[in-house]
Amino acid sequence: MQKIAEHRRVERYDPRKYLITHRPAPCTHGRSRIEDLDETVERAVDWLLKRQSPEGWWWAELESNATITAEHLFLTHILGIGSQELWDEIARQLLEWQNEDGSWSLWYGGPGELSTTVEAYVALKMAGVDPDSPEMRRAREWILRRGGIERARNFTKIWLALLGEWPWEGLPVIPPEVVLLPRWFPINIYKFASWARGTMVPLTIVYAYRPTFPIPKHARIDELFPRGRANADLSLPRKRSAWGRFFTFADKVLRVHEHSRWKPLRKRAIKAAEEWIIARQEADGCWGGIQPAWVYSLIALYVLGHDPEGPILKKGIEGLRRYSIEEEGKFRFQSCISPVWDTALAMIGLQDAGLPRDHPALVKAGKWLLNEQIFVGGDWQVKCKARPGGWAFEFDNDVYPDTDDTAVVLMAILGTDLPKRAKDFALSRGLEWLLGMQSRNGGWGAFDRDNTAAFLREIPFADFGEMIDPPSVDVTAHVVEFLGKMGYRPGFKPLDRALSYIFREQEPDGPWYGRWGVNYIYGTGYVLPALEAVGFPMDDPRVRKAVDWLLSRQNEDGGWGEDVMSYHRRELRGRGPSTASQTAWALLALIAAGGARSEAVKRGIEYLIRTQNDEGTWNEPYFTGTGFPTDFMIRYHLYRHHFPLMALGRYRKAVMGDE
Ligand code: R03
Repeated sequence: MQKIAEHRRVERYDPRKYLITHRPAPCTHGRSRIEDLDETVERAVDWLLKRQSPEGWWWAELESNATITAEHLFLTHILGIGSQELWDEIARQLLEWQNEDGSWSLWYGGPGELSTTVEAYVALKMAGVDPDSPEMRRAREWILRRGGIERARNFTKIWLALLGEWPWEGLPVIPPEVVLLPRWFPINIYKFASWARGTMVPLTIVYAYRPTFPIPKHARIDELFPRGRANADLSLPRKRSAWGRFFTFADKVLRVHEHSRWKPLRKRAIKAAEEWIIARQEADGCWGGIQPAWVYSLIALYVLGHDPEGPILKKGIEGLRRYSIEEEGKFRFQSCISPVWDTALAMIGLQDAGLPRDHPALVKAGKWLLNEQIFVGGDWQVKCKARPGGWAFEFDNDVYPDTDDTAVVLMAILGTDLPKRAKDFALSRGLEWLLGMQSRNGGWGAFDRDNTAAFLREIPFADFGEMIDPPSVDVTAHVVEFLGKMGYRPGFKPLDRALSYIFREQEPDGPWYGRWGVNYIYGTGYVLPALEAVGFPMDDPRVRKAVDWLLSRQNEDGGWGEDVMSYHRRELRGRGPSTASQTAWALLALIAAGGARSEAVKRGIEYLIRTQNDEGTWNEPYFTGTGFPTDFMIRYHLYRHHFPLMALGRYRKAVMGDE
C-alpha cells in the first residue's frame, strides 16, 4: 500500500460556522400552484447560495441518535478530558431527545430501542442527573421491562465493560491475532467492510487488555440488572445457522486461548494492530471519518500507553471538535460528516435549477471538490488495482474514498465550467477508479470491491449494523448515471454488466431496495434517472412497472413518504407520511421516465411548492438516510433541500422543453 494520509490542511476559521443545522420555520406564504414554481425555485436557490462556505463547500448536520452523544461522554470519562459543563450540555441534549415513555429511539417517530436507552441512561447518571427524577425513573422502568442490560447489543456492552459495569467475559472474543491472518486466508480483516475493519482492529487491542475506567459509585447501574449483577446472563445470543454454530464453537476455543498464559503471537499481533491504526489516522485526527473507528482507536492507543499530549492522541482528540455541535446550551456529536456529499448534491440541485455552468458559486464549489480528489492509496487497494482518483464523504478521509461520493462528485463537476485541464484530469482519474472498483456481479459496493463474504454476518460479534459492503443498487445507479453523462451507452461492457445487476435486483412488483436511503423510493428514485442517462428505452416494461409502483404509492397530499420500518415490513414499502426528500426522489424517477406532464407529477410538484417554508427551504423531521437498515438511521439536514431543488428544477426544464 502506498503511504497514506500524509498531507496537512490548515484551518483558517472554524468551519462549523457554516454547518447547517435544523431550524424549523413556519410556512405561511400561501404559494401552492404550479404558477408559483419559479418563485419557489428562486427562493430555494437563494437559501442555498447564502449558506455556502467561503471555501466553496456546503455542509449540513448528519443527525443520528443518542448513542453517539452518550458515547462521547463515556469517551471523555475514559480519556479524562471531560468537564461538568460539557456533561451538562450532553445531559440537556439527551433529555430533549427522550420519548414520553422514558425510552430513546433510533429515528424520529421510531420505537424505543433498548441499547440506545441504556446508553443514554448511563450517560445521564454519570452527568449527575438525579436518578429519582421522573425522566430517569421512566427510563429505568422501560429498560427493565425489556430485560435490562443483558439484552443490549455488543457495542453497548463494550462501553459498559470499559466503565467497569459489565464483565468482559460477557462479550464475544475477538483476538488481535486476526490482524496477522494473511489476505488469502478465508477470514482476514480485509474480508470485513471498511467500517467493520476500522472499528474491530482497535477493539482487538481493547479486548486483549480488558481495561476498566470505573465510574463513581453514585453512577453505577446495578438497578439495570433484572436478576441482580451476580446473576447476570452472560451467554452470547444464539446464531442457529451452520456458520453461526461454527463461530459459537470457535468463540469457546478462543476463550480457552484467552485464559491461557501461552499466547505466542500476542505481542506481535498487538504491535501489528497498533501500526495498522497509526498508519490510518487522517489529517484532521479522525479514523475513517466515522465515530466508532475513531473512538476505539483513541482508546486502544491510550490503553497501549500513548500520551494524550503526544502527537497522535492530541490530534485525534482535538479533531473531535469538528464533529461536535454545541447549540443553545446543548451538545451533540455526529457519527460522521458529509461535506463532500452535501456539496456535490447542492451543486447538482443548483444546476438543475438553471444556474449557469460558470456561476461563481458552482465554480468555487467545483474547485474545492477538485482539491478533495484523493490520489493516495487506501484499503480499497487490497481488492482493486486501479490508480487512486476517488472522493470520500468527509473533509479528511483519504484511506476510504467511496464510489457513491465519487460518482456524484463527478456529475457535479461535469456540469460546472472549470479549468479544462484540471477538469479533464479529475474526470478521467475518477472514471478510471470507478471502473476499477466494479464488483464481479456488475454492481458497486461503497468502499470496497467484492466485499461479499456473507458468512461473516454470523460471527457472535455481529449483532449491529453490517459486517460487509456488497454492491447495492443505489450506489450502482449513481455510477451508471455518471457513465451515461460521460456519453457511455449500452454496449459498453461495464455498463451492460451494471444494468444486468440492476435488473436482477428489481423487486417483482417494480421498485428497487434502498441500501443507503429510505427505502424503495430511494432505490427507485436513483435507478430511473440512471437508466434515462444511459439512453435506456423508458418504455421498457421493467421501467413501466417501476413507474406504476411509484404511482401506486403517491399520498393524498400529492407527496411521497416511506417509513423506516419498510425495511422489515413489506406492506410498508413506499408508504408513510410525505416528506420533502422522498417526494423529490419519486418525482426525479417519474420525470426521468418521461412523466413530467402527468397529473401525478404536477401534484407532487405542488406538494413541494406548498410545503416550502418561509425561509425558502423545507421542514423534514423524518430520517430518510440509512447508515444500516433500521440499526442506524441518518437525518441528513440538507436532504430536505437539495432533492426538492433538483425535482423542481428538472420539472421546470422538462415542461419548458416540451413547449
Ligand atoms: C449516502 C451516501 C454516501 N455513503 C456514505 C454514507 C456514510 C454513512 C455514515 C457512516 O457512519 C457509520 C456509523 C457507524 N456506527 N456504527 C458503525 C458505523 C459505521 C459507519 C459500525 C457498525 C458495525 C461495525 C462497525 C461500525 Br462492525 C454508529 C456511501
